[in-house]
Amino acid sequence: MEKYVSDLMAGVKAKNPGESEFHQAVQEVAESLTLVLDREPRYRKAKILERIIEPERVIMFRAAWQDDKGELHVNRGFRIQMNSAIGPYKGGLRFHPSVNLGILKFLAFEQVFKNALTTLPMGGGKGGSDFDPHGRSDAEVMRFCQAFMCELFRHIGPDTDVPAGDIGVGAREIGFLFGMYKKLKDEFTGVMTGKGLTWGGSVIRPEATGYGAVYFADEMLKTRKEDLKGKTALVSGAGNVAQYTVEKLITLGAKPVTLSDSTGYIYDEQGIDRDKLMFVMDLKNNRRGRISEYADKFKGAVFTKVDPKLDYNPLWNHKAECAFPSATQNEINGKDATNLLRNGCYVVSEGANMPSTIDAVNQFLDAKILFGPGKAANAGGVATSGLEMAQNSMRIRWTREEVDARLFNIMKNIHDVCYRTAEKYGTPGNYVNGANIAGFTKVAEAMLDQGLV
Ligand code: NDP
Ligand code: 2IT
Repeated sequence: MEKYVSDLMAGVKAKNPGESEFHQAVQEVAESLTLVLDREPRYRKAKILERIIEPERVIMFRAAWQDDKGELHVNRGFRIQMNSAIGPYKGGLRFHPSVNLGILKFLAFEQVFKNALTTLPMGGGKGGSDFDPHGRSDAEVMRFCQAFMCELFRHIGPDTDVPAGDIGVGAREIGFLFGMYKKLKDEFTGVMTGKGLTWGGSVIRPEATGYGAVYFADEMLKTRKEDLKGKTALVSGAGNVAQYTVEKLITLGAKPVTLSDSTGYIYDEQGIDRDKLMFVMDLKNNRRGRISEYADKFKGAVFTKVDPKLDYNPLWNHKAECAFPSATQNEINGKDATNLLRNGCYVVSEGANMPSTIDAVNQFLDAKILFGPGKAANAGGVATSGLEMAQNSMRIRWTREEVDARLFNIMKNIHDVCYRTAEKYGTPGNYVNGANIAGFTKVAEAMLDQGLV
């Protein structure tokens, strides 16, 4: 590791102890950026990266609520306002028991570069809570969302900070959060994205992250004069991103064969078709059931329980040309990467944020496969959030065709800029360097223009 990176990382670790995911995200970016910092000493002199690493503001608060039995619960709420150089803070909210400061800081840090790549005027932020929505009634989820917003509303606004969904935060939660914000502020504004279609939401926003990750994979394949038709794909997760990844894969003639949740995964050799996907959507979005039910329902599909003590995930050990990790961070480790490569995988498009460990990423880069890092490949979600903000500001609604065309163009543009940037810095085909450098440069120029603030 270059001395600049090792010194920087020593400082980051000392100042942010125990935040391993944040350290990991910073290290990956810093390693790419040595290429640009060597060519552009003014960035190093102005300590741009050192400033980006320090959140502009971190808000931590109590969210106390009562369950249906009358029992009281105390959760912790967060909003990380990471960087506002190119626009209001923008990024999702995650509700999951694993949520802590380090995880949200890694997500907010990644979001800064991702949002810059979309070409839309959005800064980076992320928030959430260690609240676990699993097994909670709609009324309990509503009470929690209201408690959470009773503090968060002070810190957000359509020109300040615009939250959206992430793990555990979908249409239902966005509705409850928006309702409380509107009541407290007595204002109907575009303060959240992912809103319902009858109250300011944009068509295609629910689909956008999954569609975008597939468009990105297809663009990477085009550089080798190939496409997704007839290719087998492993998909993890069974939530928002996974569902619409599967849908777009089917549309483009690929064969998705897996889905997962925190209990295990299903493998369907015949392929997940539209009818089976409808079943999954009802199972996960309405009944909030377990993915194992898929194997009870469809002949030939196999459910495998995943033992968290195993040092690899058998989902990534099937024969397939493509992988779309769409569940959570670090779900592909070094062993999984070795298994994927051995089984002939040569396209990885990250729907999730940082789903591959540093070891896994290095194996993909060394093998020179088509590897689309999350901050590029999953940017379609936040890009379409940006389109929702634009429609809200203009008080108009675009059609499905219009939004989908814009999403497609944004993904193609992100692909091309990452590809060209990687080439320009002497690492052709390395989309990690391309994404990190292109995202950083845009934010860095804005920070230089705006002085030391
Ligand atoms: P959802 O809550 O809709 O779905 C998450 C899925 O991943 C569920 O199947 C869940 O299983 C599984 N999962 C979550 N955490 C874990 C875990 N620790 N171990 C095993 N499985 C887990 O979330 P999304 O689909 O919205 O998000 C998925 C990923 O995509 C995240 O990394 C998110 O940051 C990223 N992303 C999301 C965007 C969006 O627009 N929604 C945009 C860009 C990135 P279970 O239900 O059993 O917990
Ligand atoms: O990680 C992400 O980009 C998201 N969860 C979406 C953020 C957004 O503001 O739409």
